[in-house]
Amino acid sequence: MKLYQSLGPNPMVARIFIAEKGLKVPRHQIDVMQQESRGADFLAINPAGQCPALVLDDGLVISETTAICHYLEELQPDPPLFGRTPAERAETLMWSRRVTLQFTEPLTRSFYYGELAGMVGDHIRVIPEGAEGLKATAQDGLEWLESQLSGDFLAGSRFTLADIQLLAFVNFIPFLRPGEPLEGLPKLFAWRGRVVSRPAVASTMAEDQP
Ligand SMILES: N[C@@H](CCC(=O)N[C@@H](CS)C(=O)NCC(=O)O)C(=O)O
Repeated sequence: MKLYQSLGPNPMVARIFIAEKGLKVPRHQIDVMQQESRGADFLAINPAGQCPALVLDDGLVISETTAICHYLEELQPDPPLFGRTPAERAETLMWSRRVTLQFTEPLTRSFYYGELAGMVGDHIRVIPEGAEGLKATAQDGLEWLESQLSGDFLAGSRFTLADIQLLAFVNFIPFLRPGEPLEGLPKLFAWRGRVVSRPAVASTMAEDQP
């Protein structure tokens, strides 16, 4: 297997997931800011032109972070980061989807339309007037997640893919916008402390760029 990775929160999700599983996967760095991800060589690997992409030994390419993590969970079920039972796995996917729809998608779009406008190529239509509204929508999403957090992690006592996704995107915000992203969100603030104290998370975050 080989993981094509880059700057950004989605590859960070894959790397944390791999570290939590105790897997060792060789990596190849793609420079998205130099638009290497839009070059013919990388488009031949992932026509979506984005990272991460996982190339299996038989040549099959899996992109989309959740699909990569799903594959790795099947390969290495322990520790479970989706879940051990059908109900746990569905609950994890529910939280993952909520994190994506309510927070990471509007946040990412707000960056592409704002701070990153014109910096990653013309494959993403930039709608500058949408940036502020999407930023506010992402903030609304964070506040909703704060209101829903009732255990140590999003899925209660279980640390899951949903926590990894939320952490990777929360941690990426300060690279593009000054300030504490969890200001005024005490439950999420404490949640982040629990997540970053996990050895696999801490070592992955320390090793290179977000
Ligand atoms: N839907 C994809 C999104 C991947 C994505 O947006 N990756 C970013 C890095 S975080 C990227 O490659 N951006 C460069 C570009 O879009 O050109 C996933 O879930 O993996």
